[in-house]
Amino acid sequence: MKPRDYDLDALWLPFTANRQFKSAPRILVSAKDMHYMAEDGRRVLDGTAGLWCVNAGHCRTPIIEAIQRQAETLDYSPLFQMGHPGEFRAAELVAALAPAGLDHVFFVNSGSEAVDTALKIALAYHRARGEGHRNVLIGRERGYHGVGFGGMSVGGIPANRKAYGSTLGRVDHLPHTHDLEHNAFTRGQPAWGAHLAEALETRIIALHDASNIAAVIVEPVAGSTGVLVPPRGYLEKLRAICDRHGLLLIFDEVITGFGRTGRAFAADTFGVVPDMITFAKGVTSATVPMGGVIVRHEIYDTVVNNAPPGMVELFHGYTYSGHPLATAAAQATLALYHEEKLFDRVRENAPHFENALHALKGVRNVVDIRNFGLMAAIELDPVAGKPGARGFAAFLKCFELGVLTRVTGDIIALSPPLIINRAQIDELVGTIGGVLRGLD
Ligand code: PXG
Repeated sequence: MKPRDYDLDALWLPFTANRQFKSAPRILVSAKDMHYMAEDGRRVLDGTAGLWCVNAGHCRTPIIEAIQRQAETLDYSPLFQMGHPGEFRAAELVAALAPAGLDHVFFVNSGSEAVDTALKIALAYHRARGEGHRNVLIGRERGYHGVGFGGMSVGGIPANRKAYGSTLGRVDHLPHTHDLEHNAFTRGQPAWGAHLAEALETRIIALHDASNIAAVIVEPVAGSTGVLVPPRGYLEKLRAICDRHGLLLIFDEVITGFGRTGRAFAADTFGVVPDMITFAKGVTSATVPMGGVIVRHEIYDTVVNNAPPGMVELFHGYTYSGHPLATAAAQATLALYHEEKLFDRVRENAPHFENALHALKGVRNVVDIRNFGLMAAIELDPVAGKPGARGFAAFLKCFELGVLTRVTGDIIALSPPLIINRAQIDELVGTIGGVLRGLD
């Protein structure tokens, strides 16, 4: 290995144990298709599509070329009161993939911004309808909606909230749906748990009154907290309760969007259409940061048509909303998904992925395996008194053996690029199995 020509000290790494990392850094220097190259020259199979985002695989030529062409043609244009062709084209392509009725797209630069934008649109929508008192936002325990103040507040991860006392006040949370006693080792959607959606009506609406609630936001499949697949009928119940009480339903599809569940959006896969979809990650296969919100036309019309003519209707946006490099990357990425039929490929490979994973049932310390589309989790029994230690040991060992996984506590999460083939699925799962068999 060549000596490093940079120092590790100046950087504060995100969501990382900085001192531990800097004492034994894991550095990736290049990537192609399904693999990373580590600085010591090892090829590493990407079992997580980076951070659930490199859906088309790494360094794909058509995306690279589109970004290069765009950088040479129009590097940046002001995006407020101005436009460039790429942002309209990209919006049209994203809207065409969305469920019918969701047809307007607001661009941002990340999932966190997408979530905060959707929550603000929900508030602006109710205000434009003359119901500005609807300003309570409902999330779910174990939900992850990024790290902005809005997303953190509706999110349900204690560690992400506890240091920041000033989370939004007017929020509440549904119970999560994870239950090993009823649902361990379920393939696909669990049969048990739809009734947990009823808490929206019997507890949350009963407490706050529907007239004060703006919106409910959930991940159709919770990703970050370990692939929590919605019980059969759960999302349908949420939809029905929101309809009965005039609440907007937001699906946070930052992870599930762009093929992860076998269709463009999980809304299609589960047949439940929300009022807004937040997306990021896969829209550009993570080549250029980008996110956005897709909204129903009634929401766009209400906010836009209720403002005085000539006035800005939504006082919101980012310097880089619809950045030319991002919209070029999005167009090329969406074209690649289409040409290579990558969403169909997920449905074709999901049964093989499922069978390979569930063959690990019975391996020591494995207390659950769950999966949907090309997302899966293997939950381990924690070492007594050391939560997360076994999961992290598994992650390190897998990396050493040339397989990248992601751990959250003692849960190993998998979300490979959609281009993965069956031999690579076997290698991914086989390596994890071997590591788990060898771990204390
Ligand atoms: N919503 C959801 C559902 C997400 O998964 C965000 C919002 C925020 O996106 P940004 O682009 O602001 O990070 C996310 C992000 C992990 C992991 O390993 C998950 C995410 C990000 C980093 C790591 O679980 N999800």
